[in-house]
Amino acid sequence: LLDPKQVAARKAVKAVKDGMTIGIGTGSTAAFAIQAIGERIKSEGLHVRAVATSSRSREMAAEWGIPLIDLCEVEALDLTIDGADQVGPNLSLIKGGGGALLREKIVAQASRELIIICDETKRHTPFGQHPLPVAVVPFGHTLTRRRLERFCQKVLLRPKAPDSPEPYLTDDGLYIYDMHMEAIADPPQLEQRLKQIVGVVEVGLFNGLASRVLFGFHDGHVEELLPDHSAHL
Ligand code: A5P
Repeated sequence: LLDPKQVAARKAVKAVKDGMTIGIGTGSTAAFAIQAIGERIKSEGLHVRAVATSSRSREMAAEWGIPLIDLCEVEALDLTIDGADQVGPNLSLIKGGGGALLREKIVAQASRELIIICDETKRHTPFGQHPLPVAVVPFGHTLTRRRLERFCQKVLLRPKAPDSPEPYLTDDGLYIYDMHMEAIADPPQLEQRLKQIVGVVEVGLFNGLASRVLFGFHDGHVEELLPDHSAHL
């Protein structure tokens, strides 16, 4: 039996072409993509330059011999491969379970193509069942939290570790509030409304950014979803 995350990652990495500048995501599925890119560099002499979406992914990419650049060195990226926490209607995504949503969104927006890789568990309904991560400036964050609570009652400051009294800090020194929405009816509208709150830096809702989503399966097959809902096997 194959790992569905690895199946999706290997399929996505086939889209990486010689000479490309790529973005690499964060999380356990993106880690399989980093490995597969590293293997292609070794076996085929593939030339790529990569921007990482987190310090964790940057370290891992360096270990796999992937040449890294700063995003400021380029105008755009050819392709980004990243995971997601939940996939919804018209390829709206919830991201940030790994805390990297801000850099992931900057990299996604800079990319001509964004391939999302995951297993089937990311497809469950209703959309919004996975807590929605929101990156918040530490200054006055409890007041920002109260504004987030106008959208849902359960808004939890993410701790550094499960029982730690210390808050989790992102690579950019931000806190993360996880919003337990249960369901999100209109993802673009919610993203827009949350971003109007001054202390909110970024929202883990990715609307209109994914070019396609690849779901891997244990038997090795991959199902592809495109933004217009048309699924083909
Ligand atoms: C990281 O901040 C997230 O957006 C990840 O893409 C997400 O958490 C997926 O992680 P897994 O691949 O480990 O499920």
